[in-house]
Amino acid sequence: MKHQEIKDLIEKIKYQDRKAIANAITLVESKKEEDRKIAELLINQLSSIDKKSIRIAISGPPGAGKSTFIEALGSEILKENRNIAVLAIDPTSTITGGSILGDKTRMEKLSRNENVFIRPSPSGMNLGGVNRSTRESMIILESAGFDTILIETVGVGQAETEAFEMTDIFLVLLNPGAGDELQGIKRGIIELSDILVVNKSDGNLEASSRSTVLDYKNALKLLKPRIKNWRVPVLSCSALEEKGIDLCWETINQLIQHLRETGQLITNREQQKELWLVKATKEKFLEQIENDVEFQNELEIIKETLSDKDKSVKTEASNIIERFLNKLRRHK
Ligand SMILES: Nc1nc2c(ncn2[C@@H]2O[C@H](COP(=O)(O)OP(=O)(O)O)[C@@H](O)[C@H]2O)c(=O)[nH]1
Ligand SMILES: [Mg+2]
Repeated sequence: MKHQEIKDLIEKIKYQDRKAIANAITLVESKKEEDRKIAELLINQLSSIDKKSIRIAISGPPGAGKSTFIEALGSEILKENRNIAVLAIDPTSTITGGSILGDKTRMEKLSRNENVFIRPSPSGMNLGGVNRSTRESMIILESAGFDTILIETVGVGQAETEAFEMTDIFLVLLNPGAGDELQGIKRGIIELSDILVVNKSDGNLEASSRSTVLDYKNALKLLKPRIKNWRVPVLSCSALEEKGIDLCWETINQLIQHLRETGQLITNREQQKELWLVKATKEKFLEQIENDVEFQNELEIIKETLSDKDKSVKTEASNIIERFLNKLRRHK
């Protein structure tokens, strides 16, 4: 791709040309070295564009109703003349297959709206790759004028931290019935939350939902909110019946206002950028190693002779790195 073509692509992105946006996202998701170079040029030029977006993570265990919630919340957000982009980081989707399809059908109304752009995470990508490409996709979408970025992410393992590190607000959606969740794996995700929502507050789950709200309120008393002067609210809603969604959106707005007024929106993003620099540096270094044929050959030889040697793996690793660095110095 030539410089002029990149320029054209950027112009099209700014005019919210959907095909151009999709192409640009495919580019940042690509693992090919040549695509990576173009993607870097593209992102560098887009990053300088002024943005007034908000970034919200919608996290929670599989089946809590995140996609259904985004569909309902989306209708609420669209009343305010906003443009929504939905990105999904779902490591389970690669395992269960059909889940991406499920998400799209659960966001049927949204996916048909011209002010909405939905992008499921690419299957088969490792989490690190998803992290980088999600962040870069976000930059593309914000440059295209999408001012509300929703990131759907499963509250398991690394995915939640990844989403946490690239959003302004971390909303956690949970099922009614807190009991075991409070002790187990869900505890970590509750600690991260800025807004907690108990979903499925409908039908015969309504009573259970009410007591779950109280349980979480109690549990949260012991935790320190990450946002200064903000007490984490616990809300309930029914995404399916679209009940309580307006209050969720109102609460999100209150938090945005709070973040803006106290300057935390900017400081938080600056911290995230610093974190990102560290990650990008590591990733770049790894890329260099992986693309170095000589280095890879050497690694293969060492692998074969490893069992003969009396050395520890760590010593061997240090030696390999040392030789790689020496080679770089020689080439300077
Ligand atoms: N009763 C009830 N079911 C819901 C609600 N929201 C979602 N569900 C159901 O929960 C299941 C999982 O929903 P989904 O949005 O795909 O969850 P996700 O995995 O968190 O994205 C689906 O069968 C939904 O219909 C709700 O508010 N009430
Ligand atoms: Mg989903």
